[in-house]
Amino acid sequence: MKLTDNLIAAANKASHSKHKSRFDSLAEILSSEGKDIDKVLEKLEDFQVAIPSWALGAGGTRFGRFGFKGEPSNLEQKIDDVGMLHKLTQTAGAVSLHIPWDVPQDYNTIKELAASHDIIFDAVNSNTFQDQKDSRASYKHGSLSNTNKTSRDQAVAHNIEVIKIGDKLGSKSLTVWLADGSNFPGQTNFQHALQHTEESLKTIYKALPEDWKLFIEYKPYEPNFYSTVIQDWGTSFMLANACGDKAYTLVDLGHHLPNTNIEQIVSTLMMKGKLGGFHFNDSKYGDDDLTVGSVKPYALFLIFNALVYGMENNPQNPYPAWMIDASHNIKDPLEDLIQSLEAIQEAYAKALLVDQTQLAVAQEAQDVVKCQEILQQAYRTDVRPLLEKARLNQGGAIRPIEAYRSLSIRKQLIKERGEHSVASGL
Ligand code: AOS
Ligand code: ZN
Ligand code: ZN
Repeated sequence: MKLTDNLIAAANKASHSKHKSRFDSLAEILSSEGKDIDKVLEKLEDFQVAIPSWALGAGGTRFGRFGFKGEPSNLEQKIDDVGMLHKLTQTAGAVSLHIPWDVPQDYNTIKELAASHDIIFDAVNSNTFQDQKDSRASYKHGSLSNTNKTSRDQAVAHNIEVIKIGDKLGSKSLTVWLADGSNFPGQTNFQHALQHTEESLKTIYKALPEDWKLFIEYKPYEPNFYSTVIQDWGTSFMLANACGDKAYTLVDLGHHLPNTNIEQIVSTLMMKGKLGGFHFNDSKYGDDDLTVGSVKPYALFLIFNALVYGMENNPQNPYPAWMIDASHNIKDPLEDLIQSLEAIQEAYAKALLVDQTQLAVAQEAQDVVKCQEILQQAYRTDVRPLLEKARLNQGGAIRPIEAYRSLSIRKQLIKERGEHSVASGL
């Protein structure tokens, strides 16, 4: 199923006049406050988030997985789904492939398909957290950090292979997330594990094409519950520095212990020019992979405030690669992704409305109350009409969830793919 402009226009009909009056009144208020609405709209339109190829089917936990009818069962169908999301939201202009779950069979066909949906290939993701059927060595006791050289070499070779696959598609970055760690005290020598990891990463780094970046993800626990080799941003930052200029830290919102000040981590990394990638999700307890903004929307806004500040004031930091990293156990994955995209844009729009000049004055004057008022003034603004306008300007749906439902997209997908199709992934 491919969404046409006519279908989108039909879906927009019902909400058009409501949108117009809501947008006009917000525009009047924001203009009277001296806000440049066109600039905000332009930034929202430019903001594109990659959809990971593993997020389009139902996710699961180790206790079970409840499949979702009409799931994409091959890479072509996954790209079609991202195309659908992009058409509706105009925010999902990239896909992030997972290797080996989504190795293209025919590169030209896949590239043409993605281009037909206006989608580019963002970071490619390696997988050294599972043993593959034909693998010589096991990752049971780690990959890049393993005490066994054969396992380390295999993991390094896999990452280099992933770079080659990504290169054929036009990707420009590799994301490495390591599950390596230990479950019991005394199980590993921390120093050896870190040394091995650093050496392995340096070897992978050497294989990067000139215009590529390496993103190093960190995570405090899971799947290991006593220690993780790259447990925090400091370790990732240290490894990125050891590799070189093309290596960066990747922040995943779910990879922090409760109450960690993520906005401060973002600020520090951007000041040092080392925030390369960003994974969006939300959580209550740990790496829950919940819909973005569903639990802690104010925290997300504060993080975006730090990101906006960094994007405006830190030319030493490259433009980060954005990706949603969530899995969906009970919702329709496409509806869940639409909700995440909306929450991301909402937090971004609010952060763009923060009066940075006034905030700097209030901070200098040590006026704590004023500082909070400035942030909350932006946060309390209902920016949804701006999001609607940004989508409409680019041919998207005013209200993507409503359009998705009124166009009976899931019903169509079930008709095309059947009730029992299964997507590879988490
Ligand atoms: C795992 O917890 C990480 O968030 C990864 O970024 C990702 O989910 C994994 O690499 C999927 O392949
Ligand atoms: Zn992640
Ligand atoms: Zn994660």
